Amino acid sequence: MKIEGIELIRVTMPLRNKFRTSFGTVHERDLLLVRVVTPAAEGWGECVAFGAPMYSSEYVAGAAEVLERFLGPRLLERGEVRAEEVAELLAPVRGHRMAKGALETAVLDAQLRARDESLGNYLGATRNRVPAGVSVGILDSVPELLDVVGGYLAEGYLRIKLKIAPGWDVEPVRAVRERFGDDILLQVDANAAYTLADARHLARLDDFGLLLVEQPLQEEQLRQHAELARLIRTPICLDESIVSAQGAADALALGACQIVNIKPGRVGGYLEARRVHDVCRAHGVAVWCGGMLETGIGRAANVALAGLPGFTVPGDTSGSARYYEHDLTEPFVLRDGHLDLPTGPGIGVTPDAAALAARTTASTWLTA
Ligand code: OSB
Ligand code: MG
Repeated sequence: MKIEGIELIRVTMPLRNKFRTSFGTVHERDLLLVRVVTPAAEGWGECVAFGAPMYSSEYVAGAAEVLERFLGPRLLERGEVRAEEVAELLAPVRGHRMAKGALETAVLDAQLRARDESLGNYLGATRNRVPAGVSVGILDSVPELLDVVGGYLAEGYLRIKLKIAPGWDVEPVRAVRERFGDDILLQVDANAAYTLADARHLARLDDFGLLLVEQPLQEEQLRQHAELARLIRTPICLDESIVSAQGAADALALGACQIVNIKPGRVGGYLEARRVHDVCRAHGVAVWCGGMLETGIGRAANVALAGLPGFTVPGDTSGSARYYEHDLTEPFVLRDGHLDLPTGPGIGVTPDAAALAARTTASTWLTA
């Protein structure tokens, strides 16, 4: 495919409710869309980096800069490129997986649209809908938390994830179990807020039958996660630590986790995400699809990925209304606790021009 131009679109999306985690509070989603133009079709990718480098080292202005100065020009200089060649072409630029992933996704979307194939079909999805979970931020009080969780259960969400941090962990989990019973699928996410010295405290979560505890320790602490796994009974799931299929294989070999959250942006795109899925599946390790408060553009592609056979537990793929009053695309709506895989070509959705224009703060056009 000939890449004629690349547009980098900065967008600010107000969140319906602020989202608080152990690393900070997000009030609005500051994000970057990549639009790739080819003679046959155009393609879209959503960069998952946040406005500030708090979840990971990448952040949206940095992603825009590296795309404009290094990644975009490499692709445009090459001229003809297939999506399957993008990662290798960009490999001399170190790191910046979220920026690379958005660009690769836009190229892949254009390529699939040009031949009228859906992303789910291309990736090997074996289902046409996926069960939806929801991630619940840290709130000011337990009664407020119970209201919010009750609301999501009433909407049909099939799994609840509570964000935890020191001072907001055992008590909220206990309260949710007491109110909603032992049958709801419940898990927690620490976003790296603890240390191995907290092992005894984290073991108190073992009483509550949680599906998993996500990323209790820091990103680089694979060995410590393996150590922690010997000290608690709740299965450990890694998020931040898993940045490649090779890294996932290492984590599994070390015993650092028993389950893996796959976020395509974090690992550099959907092709690497599928390789993480394949490595885990070969080891008999379940995976689920994480989220980064995506708009419909990123969500569409995540839902397609979540249709692969190794995604055996509900992910953080929630309906549009969980995040935004007005999404950039047709909203994703829960049906019976599930989201349908898009069936159209490529990622299957495009931004509504008026909605996008209303939320765009800047755009840059790159050509060869
Ligand atoms: O750690 O999974 C995470 C959101 C932003 C950054 C990190 C995380 C999250 C979530 C929400 O938990 C996932 C979503 O609903 O998109
Ligand atoms: Mg997480």
